[in-house]
Amino acid sequence: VDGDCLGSSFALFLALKKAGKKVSVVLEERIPKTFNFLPGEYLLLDELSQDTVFDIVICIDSSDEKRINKRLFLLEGGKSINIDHHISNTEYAMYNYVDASCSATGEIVFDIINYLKIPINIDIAINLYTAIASDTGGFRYSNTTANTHIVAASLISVGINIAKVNRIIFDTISIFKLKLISEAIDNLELYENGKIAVIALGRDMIENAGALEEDMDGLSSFPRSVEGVEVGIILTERENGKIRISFRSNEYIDVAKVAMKFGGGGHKRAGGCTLETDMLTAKKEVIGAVISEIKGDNG
Ligand SMILES: [Mn+2]
Repeated sequence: VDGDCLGSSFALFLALKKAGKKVSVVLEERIPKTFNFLPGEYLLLDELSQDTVFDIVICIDSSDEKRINKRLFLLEGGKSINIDHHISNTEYAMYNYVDASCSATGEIVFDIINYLKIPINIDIAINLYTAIASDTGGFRYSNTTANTHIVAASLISVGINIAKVNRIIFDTISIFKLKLISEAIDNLELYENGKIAVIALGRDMIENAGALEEDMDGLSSFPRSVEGVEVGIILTERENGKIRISFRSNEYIDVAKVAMKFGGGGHKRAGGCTLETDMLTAKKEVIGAVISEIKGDNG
């Protein structure tokens, strides 16, 4: 769960509730502390009674069925709708609204709420702004378009405190995450004449820092910010023993393509996958894949 999937889900939840619908946001895990400020409510899948049947199930910001994970059975009960902006979306629902030209699913949800003529109040605006600011890295990534700014302007005009929202999303970290960043910097390695930067964080390092799973989000942009680096890779060993890998690129490597080789997905400049192997093997395999992608692109 990230700012876009939560902000977009809560925005649509609040809008549909205003329109008189009975709506629930169903998540599999508690939301990261960072996003506790978002106006909205959710249920955990475990809290939902087994025989719950929804008339309509809307999947937000989920590129494929793996992301919906244990909630997949909910799609069988009624009509299913998939609203997303990932280029790798597999169009798994009955109705699929996928627009990869949008920076965030929040941009699509903004259009839908306007189409439904539901007024955007402060609470909805905070959620949509968070969705878009999160996925664009504060309107800095290449997915940011003129329309992204037009949507943001419209949300700001509702009266949200953008300095506060941005401080919470981008400029507030736990001391445990800061310690993890220090570990990450100590472990940074460069490959291919400095075009690839890799950070591998094993369980021991993560536990030494006292970091939570959620503290690993947002580390991904570190390696690619090193001068001369095209692709940044972070590998983190999760509590379940699986290796989560996130890729970020700067200018020319399509990391969604690389991630898809390992059963993952994403966008051209940000992708990810999960491998069920040990850290060393995972590291070797993903670096190899990125190297061949770099060689392929440069002849
Ligand atoms: Mn997104």
